[in-house]
Amino acid sequence: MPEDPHSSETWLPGRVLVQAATYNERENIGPLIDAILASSAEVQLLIIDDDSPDGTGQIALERAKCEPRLHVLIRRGRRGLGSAILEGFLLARSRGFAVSVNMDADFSHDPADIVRLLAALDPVGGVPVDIAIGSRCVPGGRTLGWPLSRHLTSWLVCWFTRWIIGVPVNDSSGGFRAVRLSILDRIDIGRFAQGYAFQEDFLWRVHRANGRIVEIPITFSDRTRGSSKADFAEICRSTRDLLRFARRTWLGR
Ligand SMILES: Nc1nc2c(ncn2[C@@H]2O[C@H](COP(=O)(O)OP(=O)(O)O)[C@@H](O)[C@H]2O)c(=O)[nH]1
Ligand SMILES: [Mg+2]
Repeated sequence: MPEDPHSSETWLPGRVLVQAATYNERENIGPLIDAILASSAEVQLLIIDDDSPDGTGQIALERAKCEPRLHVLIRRGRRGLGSAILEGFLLARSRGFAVSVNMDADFSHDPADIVRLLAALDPVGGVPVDIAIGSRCVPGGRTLGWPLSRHLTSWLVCWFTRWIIGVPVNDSSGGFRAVRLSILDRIDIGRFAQGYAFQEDFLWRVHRANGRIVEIPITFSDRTRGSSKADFAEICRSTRDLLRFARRTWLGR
């Protein structure tokens, strides 16, 4: 099989790799790259694109030619937000990064919050944290611009994850997280949910491994450019995955 298109094999040494999975984010990708790289000189950025028909991956590849802190992988023949995030984690670890920050590519997550999430991983005088979640559901956190239907779906998913699957987190479905990659050595990384339910799946595994998880308030703003990929098919797939996690939690399989 031909290799996936990607940017240069030469990577600068670094500690923090921000990663954003993209699918048809043409209107967002340029400003997103600028904003993330400007958020901190410490971070590098990996764009994992699933061969977007609108050319998002190609735009990012062009930018990477003259930006050494930007890396791009265009995956061919596979799709899914969860599988993209997992591939990003493994790539980050293989390149020697200690921390990955995951975020959406539609500006729902504010790149300016990256430094707050990173600081939360290493609280001064406190115990190091494995995952710092950018949370909409703790005091100070909020969601702007969503219709009632999305508030309700999100509330239901978070309720289910907390009380049926048993993950003690308020915002389990958000995708803005700083993750200490050493946690990957303590969890089973096989057979993850491939789609959006990866977010709950990952927290479930980290919680079971006694990983430390904290929530930091963020403001989530609904996208103003491009469209959501959380379509009916994705909602059905995530619902099926969540029901499987409930079975795994209660029946052990
Ligand atoms: N690589 C990749 N990224 C995806 C896929 N589906 C969604 N995304 C990205 O995941 C992020 C969240 O998706 P979005 O459509 O904003 O979902 P919503 O915020 O729940 O409406 C965005 O950056 C999308 O471009 C996928 O199949 N592959
Ligand atoms: Mg979005």
